[in-house]
Amino acid sequence: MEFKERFAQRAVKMRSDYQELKNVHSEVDLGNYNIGQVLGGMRGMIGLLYDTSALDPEEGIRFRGYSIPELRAKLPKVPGGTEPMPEGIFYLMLMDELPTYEDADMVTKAWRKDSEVPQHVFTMLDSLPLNTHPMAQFSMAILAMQSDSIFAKKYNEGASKASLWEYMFEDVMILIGRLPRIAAYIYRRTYKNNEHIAPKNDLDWAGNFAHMLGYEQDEFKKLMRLYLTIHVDHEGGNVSAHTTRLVGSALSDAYLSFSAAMNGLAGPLHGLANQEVIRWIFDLQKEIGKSLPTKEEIEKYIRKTLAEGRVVPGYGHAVLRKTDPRFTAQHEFAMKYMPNDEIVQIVSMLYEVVPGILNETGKVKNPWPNVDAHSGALLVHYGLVEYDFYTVLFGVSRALGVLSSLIIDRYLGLPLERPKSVTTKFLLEKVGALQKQG
Ligand code: HAX
Repeated sequence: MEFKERFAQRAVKMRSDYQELKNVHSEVDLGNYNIGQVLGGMRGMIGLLYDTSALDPEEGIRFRGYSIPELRAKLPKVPGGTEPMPEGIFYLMLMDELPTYEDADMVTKAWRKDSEVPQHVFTMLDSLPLNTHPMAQFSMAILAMQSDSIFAKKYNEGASKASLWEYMFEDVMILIGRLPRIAAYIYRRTYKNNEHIAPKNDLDWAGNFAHMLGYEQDEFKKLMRLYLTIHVDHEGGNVSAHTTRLVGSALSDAYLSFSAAMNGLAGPLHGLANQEVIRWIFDLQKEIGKSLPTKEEIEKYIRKTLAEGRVVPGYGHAVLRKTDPRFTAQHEFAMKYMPNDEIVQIVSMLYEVVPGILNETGKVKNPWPNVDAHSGALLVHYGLVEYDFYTVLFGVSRALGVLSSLIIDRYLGLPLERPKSVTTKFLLEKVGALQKQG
């Protein structure tokens, strides 16, 4: 393609300028930050107000001040249950107050109220080829419901800025209530012969989701409650949270904002890493021709992955500098319910081997496992082996974090997001001027 070749020739200079700035001048101060931060994905720049969760590189995640172990102990559980209800963490993020069981149950009922998915969404999904990635189906289904947006309707009718949060609140509750049905529909049309399971209205949100997916074991329902609680969010700068905030700041409604966020979650450096981890482990088993590799075989496989210029999925983080507490929560679940599972054993062996090898590269800032390193092993154990679907589960949970925050954004009337960008020429001139000075 002539045009593409012309671009490739022209772009060589753009890349060499970029690399010079990044490698030689990254420490050049531009005010409160340096060139390295401008070129490096804005790491460490404080630029967002985000109250529902916070991330400390060493200490981990806190939701309104509570760590994950604290939340596992303190959030309400279904009667006789052992894991927190996702309804509870939604309440906490929105209200900045620990809920009682009655509060969580109120959320369950509110989400159930308008949870019937319009028929046109199913018709649209049914028209898609079966090989459409489940995340693409999920994003399209969310967007297809935009016709129901109360926020968009009220805005068109001239609603005041101060009243917009109310319609955002209503849209968010309806959207979250419908997500499990949509996700389960995608799962069953894609992998289970298009045979669907009707919702059960006496179950909690996560329990009903497990039921509609076709997994009735009590343990799987427990797993879903834990899974959908711990994946909700971790501060505002991650791709899916930031996308929701950014798109919403243009006063786009919850459907437009959340669908956009799901397109970001579907990237392999973000949420899609959960499917990549299991695919990578299955490939390892295939390559060595047995289900349980030795540590030496694992080590060789990791080195091969790195030599091929690929990342080790499930390891590393843009902010955290320690083992992800969400990994630890899932590991504790695994040790309680399936300590002898072979994939769980592989995950444990990887935990022993990967960090040392990533440290040897000398460039990976965090060699420890993230949330995605463990989730697939738990799902495979219960028979949910269709790993292309895993990021949809993540997305259903992520809705709770990013959409509770979106309600708050509109309540506060946060402005349109519009960071300043600069050109390479601007940066090179800055460097040149500084060099002249001395
Ligand atoms: N395997 C191999 N190389 C890795 C690595 C890994 N797991 N993690 C980081 N690196 C590399 C980076 O690619 C980068 O290399 P280059 O300089 O050659 O580009 C270098 O180490 C420095 O990266 P970093 O500063 O440590 O990490 P970043 O903030 O740039 O990236 C990522 C963070 C999570 C994207 C990264 O660690 C990664 O790619 N991990 C594997 C994919 C993954 O598990 N993603 C899920 C993250 C959690 C999440 O969002 N879940 O939804």
